[in-house]
Amino acid sequence: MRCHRLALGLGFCLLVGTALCVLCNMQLQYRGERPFQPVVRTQYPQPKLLEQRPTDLLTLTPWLAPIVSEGTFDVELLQSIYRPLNLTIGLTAFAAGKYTRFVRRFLESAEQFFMPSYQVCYYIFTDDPAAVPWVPLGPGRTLSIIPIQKHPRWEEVSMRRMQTISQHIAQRAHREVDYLFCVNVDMVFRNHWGPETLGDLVAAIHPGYYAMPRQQFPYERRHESTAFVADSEGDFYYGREVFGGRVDRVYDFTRGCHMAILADKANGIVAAWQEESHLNRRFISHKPSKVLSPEYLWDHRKPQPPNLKLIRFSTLDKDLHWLQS
Ligand code: 5GW
Ligand code: MN
Repeated sequence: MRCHRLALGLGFCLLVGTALCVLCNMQLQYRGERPFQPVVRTQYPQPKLLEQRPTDLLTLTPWLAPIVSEGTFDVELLQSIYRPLNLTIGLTAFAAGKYTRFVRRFLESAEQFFMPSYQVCYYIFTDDPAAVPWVPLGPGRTLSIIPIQKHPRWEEVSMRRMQTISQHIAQRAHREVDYLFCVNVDMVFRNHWGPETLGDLVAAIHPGYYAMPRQQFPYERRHESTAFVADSEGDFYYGREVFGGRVDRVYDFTRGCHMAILADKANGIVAAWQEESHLNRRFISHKPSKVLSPEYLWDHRKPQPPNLKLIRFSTLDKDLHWLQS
């Protein structure tokens, strides 16, 4: 009898346990965060605790976020972990006025290198939808052209980019994508950009300042701005050209930046490097969970330094491009 009751109790516990697990999983799935599935790939080099990693760059921030660069990850292994999750990745870019002429190169290079074999939604914000070219896309990849208001002054549009992205997430993208990257359009993908870049909140180190002391970062230094950063603050100087993460986190991030920009506007102040100043201010108090090395945000005019093994995404020679088109 005692035994029987014990068995019944155990059974009940198991049942409740299973139900809880199922609920947890449902909750995870509901939030867009799919539970990890077993790793299918078993053949890859053993991680060696006692040996230096094959990279010259720092691999971990002081808050334990990985800094992604060539040599820190196994492409095939990550592929086998992330492919079964069936994720959809969004990519936003603004192409207003003359910048529509960058769209073709941008999309063609993304088709070649950006999250190949994943479902990808491109969102191109433009004030001239007719000027956005049709580019053939691979299976599972879609392009949406999202009209924005025409403005004689780009600065007006530019300062609204954070707002535009956050509104787009709230209205639409939150239903369509798991992760979202927001990038500049006058750039091209030149090498693989894969699931190693996925994280809750992702920032990219600016190619112009990665070797500088923080006091020399071009942060907003005036106390009157909400983007103010003291000399003693700051981790890396991040570029506005690339940021991203889980779509709900990108929503919080862009909304936070937009609110700070509005507060400045109400006080008649524009931060030193506009949204970039606000982005950098916010990343100090809301640390990115993953940091991309300058491989993921490079300036083509700079020679490739020996400690960068490859360039994955970099600016286009604008003048050359103007001439050609
Ligand atoms: C940018 C500067 C001066 C005048 C116009 C623009 C502009 C930028 C524009 O007319 N249309 C446009 O779509 N943009 C978007 O803003 C592009 O996505 C571009 O990649 C991004 C940033 O502008 P950039 O590339 O001139 O500035 P950086 O310093 O961020 O590279
Ligand atoms: Mn640019």
